[in-house]
Amino acid sequence: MKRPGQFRLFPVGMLMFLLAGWLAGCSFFGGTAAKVEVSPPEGIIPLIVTFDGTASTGSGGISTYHWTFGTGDESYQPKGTYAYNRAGTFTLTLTVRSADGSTATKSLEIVVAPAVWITDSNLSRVYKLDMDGNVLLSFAAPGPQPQGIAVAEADGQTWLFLACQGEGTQRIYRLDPSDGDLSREFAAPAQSPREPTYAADNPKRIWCVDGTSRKLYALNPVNCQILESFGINYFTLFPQVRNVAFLRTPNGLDWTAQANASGHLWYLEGDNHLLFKMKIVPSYDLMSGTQLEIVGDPLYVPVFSASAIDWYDGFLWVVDSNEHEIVQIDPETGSPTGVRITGLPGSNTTGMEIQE
Ligand SMILES: [Ca+2]
Repeated sequence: MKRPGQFRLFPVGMLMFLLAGWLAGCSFFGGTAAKVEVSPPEGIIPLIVTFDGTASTGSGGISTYHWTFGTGDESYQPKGTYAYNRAGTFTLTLTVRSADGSTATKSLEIVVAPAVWITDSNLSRVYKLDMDGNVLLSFAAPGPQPQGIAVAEADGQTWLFLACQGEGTQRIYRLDPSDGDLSREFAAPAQSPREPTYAADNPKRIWCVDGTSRKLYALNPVNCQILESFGINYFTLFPQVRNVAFLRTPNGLDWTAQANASGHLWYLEGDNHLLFKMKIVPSYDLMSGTQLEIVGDPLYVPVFSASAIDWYDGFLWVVDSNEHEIVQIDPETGSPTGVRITGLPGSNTTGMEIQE
């Protein structure tokens, strides 16, 4: 049963409480409040967010807006848009200053998920997927039979580089990742270019492998000219490849960063399913070239119809083209972890890159 006395008392108490809070806020802390509106706060790379701080309040109005995006970038606009071009969790912070000099800060998290790019050589198509395998974007490749894809920086922008061979032409295409529009095209370094991958530290390179010439090529990302090449004879001094197939059936190439060094190339040989790790040793002077050193024993990768690899999140991800899936491999054991991206679109996945 309702008790009217108590019913009436509650709102009065509440009002007093709110009044006290308002007085404390206004009189003693200036009443400045940062209000952040961000849309969307999460999504797939590249995530374009609109940010708006104009609902912020302060005595005499807001005189300064200062945004930091958790990436090193900042803005002094009341509102605008910002593009997150890396996957990860970022703290977006707005600090406002009122005309009376008081400040207030508000932060929130932005979550940018990676994207998976794959190429299909039968349909000559490119697909962008989320990590669950859902198709986000798809477009026709500008040339026949794409054999690999890389996300790379050139001329201050992010591009897709697509290696294509077929109908007597071998090309490398540079595409706009937002719509697949052709930006530039280049002659491929050899007859069967495969598995381009981007080495993002200096000197920046696009590496690719060619099973016909049996060479690894280092290309200039700006014009795809060959800077260096490493043929099968170059590697004969390494015992790891003395008695096994190498640069014969390229089924994967990837690059990983290394602190204070030039990183590593990873090559998956299709004949024996062995993954080789190569240390990149840059030239010390004009007289010497880059060196590649095969380090450690190769890792057996138990994916029978592997057609592309990528390192992401500390794991090796391998396309199993027969099963239309991407398998996560534990690099310590070489075994599948059980995590996989299934139901790949298309009919013959030949290239894969996880954009992060
Ligand atoms: Ca990669």
